[in-house]
Amino acid sequence: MSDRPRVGIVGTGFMGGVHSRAVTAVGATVTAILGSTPERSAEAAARLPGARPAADLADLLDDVDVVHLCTPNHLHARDAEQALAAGVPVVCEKPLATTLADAERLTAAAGAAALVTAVPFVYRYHPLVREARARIAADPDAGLWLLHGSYLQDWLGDQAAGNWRVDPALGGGTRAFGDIGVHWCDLMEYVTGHRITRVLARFGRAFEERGPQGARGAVRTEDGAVVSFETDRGAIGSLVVSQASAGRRNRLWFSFDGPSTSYSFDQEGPEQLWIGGRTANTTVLRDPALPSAHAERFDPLPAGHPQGYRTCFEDFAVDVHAALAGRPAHGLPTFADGLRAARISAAVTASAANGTFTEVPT
Ligand code: SOE
Repeated sequence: MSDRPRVGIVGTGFMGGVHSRAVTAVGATVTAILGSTPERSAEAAARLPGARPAADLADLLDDVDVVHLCTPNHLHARDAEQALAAGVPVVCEKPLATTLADAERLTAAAGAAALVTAVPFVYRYHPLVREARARIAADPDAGLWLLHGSYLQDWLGDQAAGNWRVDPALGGGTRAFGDIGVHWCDLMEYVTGHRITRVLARFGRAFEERGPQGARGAVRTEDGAVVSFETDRGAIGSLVVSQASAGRRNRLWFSFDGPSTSYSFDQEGPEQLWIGGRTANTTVLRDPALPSAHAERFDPLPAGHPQGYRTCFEDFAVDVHAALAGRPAHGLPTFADGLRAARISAAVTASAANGTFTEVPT
């Protein structure tokens, strides 16, 4: 398949726009786009040279090399299944599905069809995340025993704010953890190589009701979560997740600590990696000269020219296109990683309900 695939985009909201921009920036063409109404499909297609509005998913799938699903969570399984059955590789926004059973079925179907799949756990593509991973892998004596951090946002800090994610029928049974806690867990497992084996979780809410004054409804999903966990290498950890923490816009932060070296990264300041030592601390600055920067694969900006979220998506798209062309794509998160996230989400949700440690199948 060419390195300039024909891309179909399903979903015309924020993420549909992010995906369209990323694939276009790295040489692909969005040839078809499907929104929730014909008007939205037409409006989005008009903004994308070479794109046509699709009548439905079958029509979109007819002439694309890969489809990106950027729709509300409850539609992912249905549309991914149809695309796989049509022999079309799938990039599906997280969560892969709103139930573990659907995630398992989709992953099996993708394997049976031998199709390229991906789930945009894009924070893996911050160069200094890769640098942390490379340094930890090169330091077998790192002895990481404490893995902790948080992922805090405040876009749901307004009680009047609504969003389809709040409704479990559309977003799934877990909202804050299922939406962003999974990013943190994916990143921790990707960077450290540890696997979470069991979790103890508590869910919490900033508001018991949401919506405009006089038309509020009961909230049945969590605004935040506190999760303790253990790993297969004997580490312990904690994660705090929130979508109603004032002042935190998209602050994914981790610290992976050993007795002689600790590694800390803040997604809102991705140009530096903090490395703690017993006699001195080091701040590593993003630089294409770093061996972990994969400069030969990606097109990094020089040091001092900050890269960010969009570049992560572009480099993710580079790897999707490499995989479509049959070339290696180290670190590309696939449906198997989406299934991993679904397993962790299911255990966290069960633990939050029953108040006990809950196993996570590795
Ligand atoms: C909303 O919480 C959101 O857009 C998530 O859905 C994304 O996965 C995350 O990267 C940013 O915040």
